[in-house]
Amino acid sequence: MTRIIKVSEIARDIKEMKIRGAGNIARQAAKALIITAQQCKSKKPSRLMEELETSAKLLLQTRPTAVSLPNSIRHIMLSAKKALKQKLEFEEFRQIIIDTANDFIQNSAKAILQIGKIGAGRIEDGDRIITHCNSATVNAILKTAFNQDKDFKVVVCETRPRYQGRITARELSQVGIPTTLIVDSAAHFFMRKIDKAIVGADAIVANGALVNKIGTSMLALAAHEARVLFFVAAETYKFSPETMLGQLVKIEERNSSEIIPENELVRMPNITVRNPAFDITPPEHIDLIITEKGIIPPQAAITIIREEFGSIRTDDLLNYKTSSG
Ligand code: RUB
Repeated sequence: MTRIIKVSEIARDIKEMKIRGAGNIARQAAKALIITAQQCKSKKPSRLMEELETSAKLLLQTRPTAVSLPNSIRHIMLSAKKALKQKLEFEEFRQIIIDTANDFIQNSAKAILQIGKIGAGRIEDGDRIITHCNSATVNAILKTAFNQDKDFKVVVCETRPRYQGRITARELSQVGIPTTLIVDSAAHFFMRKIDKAIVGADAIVANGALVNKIGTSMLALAAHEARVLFFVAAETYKFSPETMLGQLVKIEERNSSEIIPENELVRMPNITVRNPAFDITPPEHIDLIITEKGIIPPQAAITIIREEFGSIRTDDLLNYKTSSG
């Protein structure tokens, strides 16, 4: 018998990082809204709408930084709101929600494949590439290039404190890509032997800056100094429409125990531990952003935001945004 998954379990898994990576978080949030629609016991569209609002609120409180999360939820909720106004039969209303969420999930998977193809075109024989954290989008580029018989090597930063770099190193080496794992602080040491840096994105803001795993901005700085090309792989649903309104992307700060065990910390009185999970890389340190719609310079981020999100009303933008739970 298949176990019934609850929305609260998905929300908990996102918070605890069992579900992680900006794209995956967005897809799982869409799945949670499908579950809400499927499990609704009432036969009234207005009741289902209330349940969707409750699920959306819960999901938006899980992690604050990945903008793909509010973008996914808002897309589905606005389609539900529009359908509610049409006074449809319950089943028809429910199906619209399920179809919209499934479309989001499928389009997300297609976008990653497309970025894989476009990005692979930028990888050349002999390239030495460095990456940080674990991005399904970056890995799609690297795996596609490898399947095209391109001969390149990858250096992976381990990505303290959660070591997502180990996941990347494992995934790449499993398919046969020559992979070297290094500590984050060795990135500068290796940079003169690197041709390209490629990282993923939790958010791209209106001025073209990148929000990604802590350490990304230091990597970009080292790449800039060494004149190494710095690429970002980002689906368009990672661009932040809220930043057009002057809103800032909230940087998640996680528990100190990820850095130092509590029993050790108590033996070190008067020490403050800070654990921001993401940082901001300025557009001046980014050469290009690879999206499923093509390659853009960071300065063109605003154009993508206008194209993708320009028709959304301000209160809808502000209504569906992340908050710390
Ligand atoms: C993951 C991270 C990834 C982006 C992009 O952080 O910073 O680089 O989310 O990933 P965390 P993807 O592990 O804290 O979620 O390309 O898979 O969406």
